[in-house]
Amino acid sequence: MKLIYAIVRYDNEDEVVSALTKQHFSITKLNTTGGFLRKGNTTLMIVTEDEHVQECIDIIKKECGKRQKITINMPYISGAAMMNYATMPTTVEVGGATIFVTNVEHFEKI
Ligand code: 2BA
Repeated sequence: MKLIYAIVRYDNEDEVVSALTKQHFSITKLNTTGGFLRKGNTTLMIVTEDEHVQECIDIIKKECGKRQKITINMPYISGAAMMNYATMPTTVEVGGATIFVTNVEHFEKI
């Protein structure tokens, strides 16, 4: 049994959750914030049997689309506002999803 963490963009959340639910995956949705951009994103926690992990990842891939490059200004360095950096453009990739798969040692519902 595995626990899949999928960090997705807010924009994709509804479609991913609907598609996964339709295929009978159980999901816990967490409102999270990326440490780098400090923007809200959504983390989905999905526990499933090993043989369903790939199906789950395929659905997430399909619904989240491709990664895109965006250019942003960097208002924060080490947690503090740095006015000198506010106009410095930085290019990052966003979109798609970031997925971690971990083993579940014990699963129980009481
Ligand atoms: P953020 O931390 O806000 O990162 C947004 C995007 O900024 C990242 O997209 C990446 O393209 C870039 N980025 C992140 N950290 C960076 C750094 N130290 N230097 C330069 N560029 C950096 P994604 O890789 O698609 O990540 C999207 C979100 O997924 C992240 O939002 C974070 O919430 C989560 N995430 C990604 N990798 C993670 C990891 N190894 N551990 C925990 N969370 C992660």
